[in-house]
This record gives sequence, C-alpha cells and structure tokens, in this order.
Amino acid sequence: MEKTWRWFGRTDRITLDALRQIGIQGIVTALHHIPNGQIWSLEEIENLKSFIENSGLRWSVVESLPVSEAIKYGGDDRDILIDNYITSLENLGRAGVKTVCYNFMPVIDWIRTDLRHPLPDGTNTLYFDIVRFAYFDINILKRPNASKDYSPEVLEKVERLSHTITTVEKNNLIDTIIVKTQGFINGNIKEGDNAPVSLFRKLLSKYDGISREQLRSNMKYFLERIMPVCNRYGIKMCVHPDDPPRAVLGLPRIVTDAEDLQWIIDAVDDPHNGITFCAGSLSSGSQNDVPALARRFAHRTHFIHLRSTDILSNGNFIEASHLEGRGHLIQLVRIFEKQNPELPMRVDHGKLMLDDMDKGYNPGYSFHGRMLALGQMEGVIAVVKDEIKNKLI
Ligand code: DNO
Repeated sequence: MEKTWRWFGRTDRITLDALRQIGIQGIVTALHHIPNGQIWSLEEIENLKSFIENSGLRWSVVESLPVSEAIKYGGDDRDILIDNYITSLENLGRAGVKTVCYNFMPVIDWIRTDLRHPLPDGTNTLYFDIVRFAYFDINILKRPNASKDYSPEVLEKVERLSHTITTVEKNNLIDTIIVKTQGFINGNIKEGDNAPVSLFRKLLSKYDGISREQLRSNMKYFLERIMPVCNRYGIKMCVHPDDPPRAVLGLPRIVTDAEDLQWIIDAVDDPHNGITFCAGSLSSGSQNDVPALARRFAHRTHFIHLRSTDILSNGNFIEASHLEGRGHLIQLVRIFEKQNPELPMRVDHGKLMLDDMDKGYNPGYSFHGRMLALGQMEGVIAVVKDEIKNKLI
C-alpha cells in the first residue's frame, strides 16, 4: 500500500517535511480554500501539486472534491454545478492527480457527539453517544417527529438527560455535531457562522420529501454525467461511506452496506466508479462484516482509510485501536495487499495524545495519535508483505 496522509494544505501546522520524516509517500488533500461548487482551476491545482512535489512527496489523492447539496437533492442548478465539477475533474486529470474521494451524504458529513472522550490511559478519542445525538435532534433541532426514530430506552434516557444537561453542554453538542466536524472538510457550516442551528434547519428542509430512491437516482444522474470524463482522463472516483452508515436526522443515506455499495458500482458499471474503503465508517454499522465487504469490493476499491471502531452494548460507538475492533484492519491489509500493493491508504482518526492536546488540530487529525497508528499499520503491512513473499498466505 502507498502510505499517504491527510494534510490540510499550507496552513496545516503539520509540515510536509515532518511527513517525509515519518515515512509518508503520498499526500491526501484538497483545495480547501475554494468554496464548494466552484471550479478548481488548473493553475491552483498545479500550484499545490508543485508545492507538494518540492517536498519530495506526491499528491496521491484528492479528499474531497465536494459534491454540492443541489446535486444531491436535485436542485434547479444541479447541471451547472455538475458542469463545474466536471471542469474541476478535467483540470485534475490534466495535472495528473487521478484519484478523487467524495461522498454523497446529505447536509451532514461524519457525526460524533464528543471529540475529547477520555480513555483510561489519559488519551482522548472521538465518540458517538446515541442519547446525546437524540437529544440534539429532538430538543435542540426540534425536528418534527424526531422521537419516532429512537427506541423507548433511548427516549427515556433523553428525557432524563434533559433535566441535567447544562447550557455549556448543549452549546458543545451543537458545536461538535454541526460545526467542528464539518467546517474543516468544506462542509456546510463552519466556525464563526451565525445561528448554525437555523442554518442547519434550512439545509435539512431542502431534503423534505427526498427518499432513499430519489437520492439514489440523483447519485446515478451525477455518476452518469461524470464517468465519461473520468474515463477520458483515467480518474478513479471513490465514494466515501456514510459515517455512521445509517439514515440520520430524517435524511436518507445510501452508502451504508454491501447492498448500497453493490448498487453504486452497478449504477454505472465502469472501473473508474469506485469506493473509498473506510473501514472506520463501515465498522460503526452493526450490519457490516468489514472483512467480508473488503473481499467483495476490493476490485473496485481505489483508496483505503485504515481505522476501526467498537460498537458498545448501548448502541454508542467509539474509535478503537487500529489493531483491534470491528474494522479488522489486519485482515484488511491481507486482502488489499494481495489485490493491489499500490493502493493508497491513509490511517484515519488518531487519538489525541502527548502534546497533541493543545495544538488545535482538526478533530481526528492529531499528529502523534496518527503517527502511532501509522507505525502500527506499517508493522502489519510489513508482516503481510513477508507472508505474501514467502507464500504463507
Ligand atoms: C472525516 C472524514 C470525512 C471524509 C469525507 C470524504 O474525518 O472521514 O469527512 O473525508 O466524507 O468525502
């Protein structure tokens, strides 16, 4: 596997020189300063590409070229936005950056309720608490009929929480769910936006009446339009699974499990229409057997996120060590190394540890935590390469 690292551009406090020192080969990044929906010019792309290459690295993967909301809900301006998307793809193709990660999650990308969940060893990790999430949905967002989406046990706990939760905790919840996890990945809401909750409600309303089938048909429409260009330039598109892989806040989600992944690759049967195998997102869905998914979809996987989670008995989930948990990363390395030893992989979501704590890194993107995970994965990859070489597997 090619060892890559998500780097947030020139303002990232983790430098490319530091990444070379820890053995990184390829960079995963985006033109983060260009607003969602606008064209990535050839000049801007080449500029960043040379900056990366001047440090002895390569720009391996774009994560993400964001898909605008109107493409997802099928708004009047979707064709213009798809035209812009295609122009950006053509420019990436001309510049030779040919693996592009994207997602098709309506309104909200990845979801957590706690970005600093303390672990017994003194480190912090990311956490999803179903009761706090339901509290946000029912009592803060006040989404009509939201309580229908939760079990009686969860609703009872939400009721109890509503008597004890403080204003600070409520604000943190809003900040975590719709601001801090979204802004840095070119999401819909960013730090400093006024009245994020009402902004969020407005976005949700765009999806009134949009069913799972409709969202699928909008995705197919998008894929049918971009695939000829991907073919011409050899661009591998890879859709990121929904995190967590299930419907949330009344929004459909369509990249959740084996059936969805199969539907996507069948929607336009072209090798350029592929998957980002994010073991972390997939493992947080109890329906998913992650190694089985890897075996089934390795042939269409263009990019891998090595990360793992554990689902707790109360339905919450937590990031697991990269060597443990439902992601079964050791098995995945075996599957993917055999499939294609050139596949780019990045470790995803490290813990906050040592002097990561006060650096203000984007949530999940610590330095030491990710470096530890990278070291662990490198060890696994070395063992697997040795197994393959000596025909042990
Ligand atoms: C979070 C990430 C996602 C991912 C996008 C890809 O840490 O895994 O935000 O980058 O969904 O489009």
